Amino acid sequence: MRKILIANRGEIALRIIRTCKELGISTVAVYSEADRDCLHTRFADEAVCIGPPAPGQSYLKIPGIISAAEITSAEAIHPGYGFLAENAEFAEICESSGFRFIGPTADMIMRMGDKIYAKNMMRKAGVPVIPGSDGGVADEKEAAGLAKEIGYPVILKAAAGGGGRGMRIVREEKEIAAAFATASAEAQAGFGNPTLYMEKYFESPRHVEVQLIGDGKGEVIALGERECSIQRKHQKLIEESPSPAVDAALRKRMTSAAVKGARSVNYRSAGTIEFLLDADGKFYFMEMNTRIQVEHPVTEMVYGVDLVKEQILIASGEDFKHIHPEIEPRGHAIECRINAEDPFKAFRPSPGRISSFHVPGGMGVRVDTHAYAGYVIPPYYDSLIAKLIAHGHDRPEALRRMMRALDEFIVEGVPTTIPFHRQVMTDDRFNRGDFNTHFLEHFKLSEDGHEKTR
Ligand code: MV4
Repeated sequence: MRKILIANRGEIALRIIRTCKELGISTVAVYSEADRDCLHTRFADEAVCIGPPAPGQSYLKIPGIISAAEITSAEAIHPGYGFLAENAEFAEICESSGFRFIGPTADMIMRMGDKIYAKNMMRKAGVPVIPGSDGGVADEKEAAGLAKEIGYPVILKAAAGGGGRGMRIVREEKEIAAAFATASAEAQAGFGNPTLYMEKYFESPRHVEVQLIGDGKGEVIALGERECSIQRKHQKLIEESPSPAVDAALRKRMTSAAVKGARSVNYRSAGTIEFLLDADGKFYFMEMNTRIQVEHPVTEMVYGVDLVKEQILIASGEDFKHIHPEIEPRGHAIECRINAEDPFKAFRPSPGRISSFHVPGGMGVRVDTHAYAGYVIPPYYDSLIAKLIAHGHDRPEALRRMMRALDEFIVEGVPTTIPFHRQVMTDDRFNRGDFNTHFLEHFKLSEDGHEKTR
């Protein structure tokens, strides 16, 4: 592979450019008019402006990206995460235009994007799936009948959804008709598909996901799991690997199940299988993500594997004989997402100019960021400005190192989530690893924060 176009922006565009440089591959950045001064635009060997700031007119506009690949003679296109990363049509157009899509096949993106189909495939492969409807739920009458069988509470989810959008928890029969109607309407409005499926609702699960890489020739390797339960409104804020809830025996069962599932669909590239993990150690397939994820660095730190490099090698037709199939975790890594959001004002986005910026460093610290002093955070895109990752021999060391790194991190000019992370790092339950997906609903951010925590 000689030249890759990166169809993305921000920290992930830089992340991909870094690996390309290490592999001796030339890079093409695409950028919107709002991103002229972005580092991905500067660090790539070539850069092509693809339109106005609005994502729909630039980073989501397929013809412009394909044209940029054509005029620069790129060989492949890496979509990063978000934007077009899980757009099967984009993957298809890349390939039919003569560019390798760095990711799974368009067909795989389409199949795993149908959450009902994905669950059925996994069930057939022998992976435990969340109990619920076998397929779509046709109407409120069928919903009521099914819910009675499954037992309340149940959850209605959009077949074309994912990541928490278009869901409704239903606690009793009298709510089911209204829940069905609104969820279905939301699914139609949000995804252009009103189809819903139903599951038993688990009250206080953990969200644990297994990192996979497949060569598309039947070989799939798991790189352990990530604990992703610390989220707010379906936005993850802190991720770690290993999960404090997963011991070696459970890891073996989870990764084996995930590998079995991914092998059964002959998965290619990096992917993730999301599990719900309940309090008694039972886990259930929820959905599969067919992209490199924001939180991939915690896995890289613990397993010593460059996941973007693996994606590129696999896209070039290589296999991964260099990774031991029974690879073991080394130590513990945790990631804090530093967003331009004000945690004291309901995490309201805070675009604007960063007046001063100092990143932490030292032993076991990694910072993936596109920000710099003087950078103006545009209001058009997501608010992630840096990922701070700390690695240690064990969880306590990783958490102390994270706290130390948060103390060193200086961002002035815009409020960020740094003070929030500092408070979580000192939380008792968080330190004990005793939490689930509801952690942030109960977490009280202290307002009387002295200068240090602001
Ligand atoms: C669930 C669940 C409980 N039971 N499914 C959220 C993200 C998406 N991937 C699926 N999600 C969930 N699915 C069943 N059967 C709990 C979640 C969930 C969640 C749900 C409501 C509000 C916040 C949540 C945070 C994490 C996970």
